[in-house]
Amino acid sequence: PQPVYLSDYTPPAYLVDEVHLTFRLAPEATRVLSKIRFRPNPDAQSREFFLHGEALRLIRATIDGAEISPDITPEGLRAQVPDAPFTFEAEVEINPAANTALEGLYMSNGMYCTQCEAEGFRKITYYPDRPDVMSVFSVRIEGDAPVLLSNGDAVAQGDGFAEWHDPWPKPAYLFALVAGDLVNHPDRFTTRSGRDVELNIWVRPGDEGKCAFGMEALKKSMKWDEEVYGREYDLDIFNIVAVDDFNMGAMENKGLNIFNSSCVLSTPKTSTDANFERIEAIIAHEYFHNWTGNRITCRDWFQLCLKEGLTVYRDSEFTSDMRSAPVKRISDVIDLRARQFREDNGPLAHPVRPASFVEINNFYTATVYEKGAELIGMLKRLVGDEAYKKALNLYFERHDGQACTIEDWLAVFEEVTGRDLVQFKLWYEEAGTPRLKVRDEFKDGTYTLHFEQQTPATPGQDTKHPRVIPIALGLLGVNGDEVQETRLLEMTQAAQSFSFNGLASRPIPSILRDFSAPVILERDTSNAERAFLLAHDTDPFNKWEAGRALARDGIIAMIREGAAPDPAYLDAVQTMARDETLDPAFRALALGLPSEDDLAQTLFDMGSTPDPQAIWEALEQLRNARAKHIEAVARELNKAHQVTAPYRPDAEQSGARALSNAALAMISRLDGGALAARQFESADNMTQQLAAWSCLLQAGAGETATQAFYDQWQEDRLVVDKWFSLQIVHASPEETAEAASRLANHADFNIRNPNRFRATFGAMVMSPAGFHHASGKGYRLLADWLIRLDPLNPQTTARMCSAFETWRRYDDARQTLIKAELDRILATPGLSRDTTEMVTRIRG
Ligand code: B3K
Ligand code: ZN
Repeated sequence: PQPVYLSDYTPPAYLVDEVHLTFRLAPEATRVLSKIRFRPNPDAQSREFFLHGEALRLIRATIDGAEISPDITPEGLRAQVPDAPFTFEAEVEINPAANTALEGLYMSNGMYCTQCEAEGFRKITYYPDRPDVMSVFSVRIEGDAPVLLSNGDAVAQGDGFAEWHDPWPKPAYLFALVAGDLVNHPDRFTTRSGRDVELNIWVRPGDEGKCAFGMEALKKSMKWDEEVYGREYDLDIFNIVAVDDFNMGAMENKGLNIFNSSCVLSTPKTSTDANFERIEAIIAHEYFHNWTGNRITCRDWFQLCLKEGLTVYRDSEFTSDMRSAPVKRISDVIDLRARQFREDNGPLAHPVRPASFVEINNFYTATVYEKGAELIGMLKRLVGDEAYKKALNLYFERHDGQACTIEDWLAVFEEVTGRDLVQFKLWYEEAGTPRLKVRDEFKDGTYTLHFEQQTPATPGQDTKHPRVIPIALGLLGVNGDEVQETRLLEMTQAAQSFSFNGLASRPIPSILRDFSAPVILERDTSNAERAFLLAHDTDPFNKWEAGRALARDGIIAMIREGAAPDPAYLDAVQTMARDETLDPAFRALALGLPSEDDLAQTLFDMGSTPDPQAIWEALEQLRNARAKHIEAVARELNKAHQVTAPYRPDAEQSGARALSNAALAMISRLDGGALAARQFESADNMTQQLAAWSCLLQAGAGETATQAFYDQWQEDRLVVDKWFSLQIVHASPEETAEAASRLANHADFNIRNPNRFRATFGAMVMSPAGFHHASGKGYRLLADWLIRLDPLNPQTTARMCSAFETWRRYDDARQTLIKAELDRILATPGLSRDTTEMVTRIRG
């Protein structure tokens, strides 16, 4: 397959003024009739008429009413057309029942639904399936399902049909259709200018009781976007549909968002606090796309971060406002490092705006999304809140209804601030995480920080240029007072120094507060200083970071030198944990330890070859030592932070539960799970039940609970996903692959359901010591199942290949084993373009 290049972009030859679609639904033979009004694009460089189309059976096509015999290829259709506006009509047949790829029009539990982003519309009918062709869609659906939905407003409905009209021009990737036996959870929202909007969450009968929280989240999002960004909803109806078989989290189709049921359905009994928070964030994210993505879309798929980075940034601001900003920031950085830094460090590294791709679905990555959001955060820090607001207003005003580029985005900031963003743009164009080295010096009352930045080479990009790095900095005095409040240093050179005068004594620096830039800070510092910052830093992020670094260095010493658990860490963490002035949610996060994957990368960066088993053992040893060391505190915390009020999934209760459950995990290492067993018995919500079961599994006392959990929840598919995952996550490294394999053969396993597939094999790869078992059985099992899944669902297969992306970190024996599996996957006849691209890039 040939790559597509950003530099080859050319404007579309023809534009579309309006589209009329008629769907005659039938599971195996749906007819799609299209009537498309085309006009030559005055800005085009060619007059070639090409429409995308894949796996379509063309029944008939006409131009201005006259039948044509177009030239059909596996990618689409070419025809001779008049040199003036014309109407193209076609009738095609498609087979939704056979569509297991879950892209285009497919069926899930007897319900029809669509997924068109990025290039799925071409599997529905012939069309210029590119985001810079925006048009007004009218849709008629004929079928016997009781509920027939599409984008925009409902204009007519009757027995066996419905008609929808979306007045807002949109690219084809935002088209959606849903038809099935669905019930709704209705509500209303009045926008600030007085538009009365009908809201619905549509679900399978039986799931009505799982919509209330999602609906509240939607209304909060609508209000927040009005208040914070001045963005109002623009149709009379907003529909959300829950679908069980879905490749990702959710999709922002105009006025008809489609959600993976795991990202919208919830009840206290079946969903954890983390599920609730995620649901709230995803509902907000998809809703916010209405402006950042839909009203203003992307010119081409290289600009994906234009909508995704900005929308992730907006949803993180929303969560910070609804919950705790520091807790959200810390969690986001944990996630960024785990997924994006990992990506940047390996063979899949790519710029936030990639310059080429083979399959765009492979670029819905942590780099485009999460690093894309970090770039917006940096931009805002650099220009300030007021200028950010002005720039956003200008962006919405100037580009409404357009398909835009990163250049358009940066231009509004340049105009509003007069700042030159040429150097900032490197963040979009160059891949890799900058390493920021810092040394400090104190002389005659002057404190100086010397910074050096360097970004390692990434695939296809050998040379990197210095970036502009906003470094938020504060200075603390020896007594813990802040002698320099947070201020922003703007680093633009490869090496740069900043001085502070008039200080009585050498300060302790708090660098990169709030994680002001997505870089790796390298600084030789003492454990004493870390413990000091953990105790005194006023910046919650850096306070957490200090504790994290202390823990990490201690574990590294255990692994490399066989050191004992670091007493400095144990004491510091004990003091932190019992500090009642600190938010319980913060303390729960600060009790977390670096992940096995994080430690593997740290060791690799230090020049050691990570041994996944040794990492796992060191972490276990530290957890056991810590449990003993702070047992009394753990018992205190577990008691003191029990929630007695009725369950609410808000920040306060979730924080209390997170802390009491972190304490429970420690206690369970000492009491064999006795306390956890009591919590499992009495739990009246999923957070408490799952936490208890997980402690029991950890203590090796989970058997009864495992059976009880299944008996209780076997009818609830989202809970059964948890049942699959947790057993694998808690299997010992020796048994991880066996656990995954056993569950893949369980009657409830379903290879066609991405949630279940991920619950099984995603859980396996998230257990590094088990996945990287020296025998290679984890690798073999994953490859076997990827080979099986690929012909059914290339997107989910390709995504899961990233489990192998870190392979070059490991020893020769493991590398040989992994390479053999990668080769075996690549040698599979008929391997999809998605998986071929991923495995080829990973192999390097
Ligand atoms: N825009 C969709 C993701 C589409 C993924 C296509 N492979 C969801 C989101 O980012 O909101
Ligand atoms: Zn998005």
